[in-house]
Amino acid sequence: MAQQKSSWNQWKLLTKNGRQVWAYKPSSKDIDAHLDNSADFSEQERLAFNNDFTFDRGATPSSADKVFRAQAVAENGSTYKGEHPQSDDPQTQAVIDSLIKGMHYFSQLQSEEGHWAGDYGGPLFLLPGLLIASYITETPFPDAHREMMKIYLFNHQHADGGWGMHIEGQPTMFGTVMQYVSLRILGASKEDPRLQKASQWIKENGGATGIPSWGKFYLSVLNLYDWNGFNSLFPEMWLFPKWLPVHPSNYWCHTRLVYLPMAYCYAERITVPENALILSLREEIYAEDFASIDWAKQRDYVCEKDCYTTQSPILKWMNLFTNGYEKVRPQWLRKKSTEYLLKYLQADDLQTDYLNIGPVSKAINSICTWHSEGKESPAFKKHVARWYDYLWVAEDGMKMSGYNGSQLWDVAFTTRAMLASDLGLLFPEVINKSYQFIDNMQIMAEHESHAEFFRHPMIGSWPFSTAEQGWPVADCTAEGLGATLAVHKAGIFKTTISDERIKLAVDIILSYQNKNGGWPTYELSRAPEWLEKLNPSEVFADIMIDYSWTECSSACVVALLEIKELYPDYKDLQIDTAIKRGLQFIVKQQKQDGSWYGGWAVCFTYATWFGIEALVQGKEYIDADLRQTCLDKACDFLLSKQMPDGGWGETYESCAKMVYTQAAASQVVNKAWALLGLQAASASSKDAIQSGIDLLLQRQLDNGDWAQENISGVFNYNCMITYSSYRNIFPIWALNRYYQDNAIKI
Ligand code: LAN
Repeated sequence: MAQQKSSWNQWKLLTKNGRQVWAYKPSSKDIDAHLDNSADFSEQERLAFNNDFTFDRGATPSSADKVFRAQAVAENGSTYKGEHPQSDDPQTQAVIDSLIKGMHYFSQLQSEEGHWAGDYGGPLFLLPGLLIASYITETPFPDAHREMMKIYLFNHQHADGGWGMHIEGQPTMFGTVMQYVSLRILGASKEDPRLQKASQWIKENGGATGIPSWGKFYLSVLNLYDWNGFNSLFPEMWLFPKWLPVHPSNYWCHTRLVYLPMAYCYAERITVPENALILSLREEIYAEDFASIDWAKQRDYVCEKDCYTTQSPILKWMNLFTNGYEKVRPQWLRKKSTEYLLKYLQADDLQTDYLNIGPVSKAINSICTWHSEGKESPAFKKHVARWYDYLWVAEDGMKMSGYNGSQLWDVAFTTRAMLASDLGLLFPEVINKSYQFIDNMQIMAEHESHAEFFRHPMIGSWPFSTAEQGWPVADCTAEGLGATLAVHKAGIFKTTISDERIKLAVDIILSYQNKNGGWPTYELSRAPEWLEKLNPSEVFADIMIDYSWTECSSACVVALLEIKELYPDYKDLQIDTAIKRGLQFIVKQQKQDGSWYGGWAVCFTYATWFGIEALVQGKEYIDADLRQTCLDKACDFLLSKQMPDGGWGETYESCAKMVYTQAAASQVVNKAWALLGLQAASASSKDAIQSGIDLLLQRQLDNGDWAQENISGVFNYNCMITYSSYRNIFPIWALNRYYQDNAIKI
């Protein structure tokens, strides 16, 4: 078990109804009292931090969430009563022992309000955004936080001096310049050999002029780049009629809500005044003299190491027009646009209680609010209070999370994993608390400005993180509903989620089905796919509209199938049709080799499990031969990827390259997904399943945990994100399924 180190203990995770905030030496458990906790910080403490948060990214860049886990295990008692079923069959017994150990360990990490907190870091371009917001608004983080951030950033530096866009990625200009500038903002000296190496990396790779557009944006705000070297964000576009596909209301909500505050900053040309740090940085990150740079020529220049998507000819034409327009823009129209942008971003602040839809909007909305309402305004203060919801402490330092957490998602999966056999019932308090959390997280109200700002209906939905964050997700609704139904089906728990609320969730799922039969993430696909040609990000793919995904579609189909079982009369025909169309979509997504590509986790093993699950459970809604062929192909695919040790393992490159990429060693999480798929499909190769299960048992640690291995989550093909609970949830689920199917009970 991870040994707690002395300064780890000074950091405490405070939670309140899913909200998660790390406080340094808190005197109470009251979150609000510790939002800007500037506890005194001595040189001795600084040294202790640097001693205790050493981290070797060479072993694996994914931290194992040791700080949180050691604390939770030490502080949370266990409610497990010690009941331990016996079997005559040694193999079954080994599975029972492992499951009980695994569930017992994991249950100790559950918060009082029922969720599993955890590390949701991974991307390296998020913390810099927040630090830039804190710098420009002159709202520094407390010293203890700053030191921890510095430690994190240095811990993830590569030997060649650079940083990737995410913790596992190879160095890029975006990653390196953003971390470099962040460290300087945090007070690191340019004489520090690690920064000298980084500066050299930047210069040798062409300098910061080659940073991708999101980096160009942040540098412009910092007065380290000229707004003239940034392609226009054409703020007037927001005044277009909504029926035009290019109107931003048709974009994927994350893209919409990142470009919204960016457009405001661009329109206002928000820029920090020159000062000694800025002047010095201009020398540290450019290969040439800052004053001599021809900015207009840099607009489309992106360092080779960063390019993931390329500019389409239409985007080039559009930029030509919008950059030209910038020179003749009528002031009255610009004013009208910025007023609209502000009104919209303020609405998102209110709809999300200042959490915003995600980490990028969080930082940029803070800048806009500071600029428009002032540092002393209540709105800006509310923004600052929410910065802390996005910070996470692990053994590699303090990072910014990719969201305000993955609360609902992890609880829903855990509940389903535990209830996959009746062994989960040995932990009734855990299930009760999870259920209560799920109950609390269902979104039951819409904000007044909901429809005005293009929001999809959400009453009855579940979010990915918390209800107060207020963004419903199609598959999170499906998983929330699935977990609810699993608890109801068990029949022994006190249930509080009414039939009406279940039906509201079903209505939401139905409302999310796209024309192509699949399900998207947050909103329907609102514009044609050609809109992708206008993707200006250079580093992310498929961000312009909300697409249908295999995983989201499978989750929704499976939830609807469960509804058919428990509420056979509810919207009977409509649900039948939805399921059939959903299955057709899933079949179409299957690749020639039998696999499915996963858009939200690594990668083919993940989505192939989802694909199989829908086909298996949707038996009555699809042609039997077709179904069998698809399932056989899927199993063949999985079997063909089994490694000599009996496991499965993919690297993040599967996601970016869209080709199955075998990891050097098999990975527990991939193994679990492959096993879940093979078991669901009742694959004929029992030996393969057996060897996979044996390996899961072997890899379990003495305390019931599994080791953290490669990063498991992804978004937009090219950026990875940590799901620290997956190493527990999915092995438990796969083993539980095995027990359910094979147990030889006494
Ligand atoms: C997430 C996290 C959860 C994820 C699943 C529910 C797993 C998925 O099935 C649907 C998509 C969703 C909701 C998702 C979408 C993209 C998110 C919000 C994230 C990966 C978490 C962070 C990411 C967000 C876009 C990060 C900010 C970066 C930008 C490019 C804006």
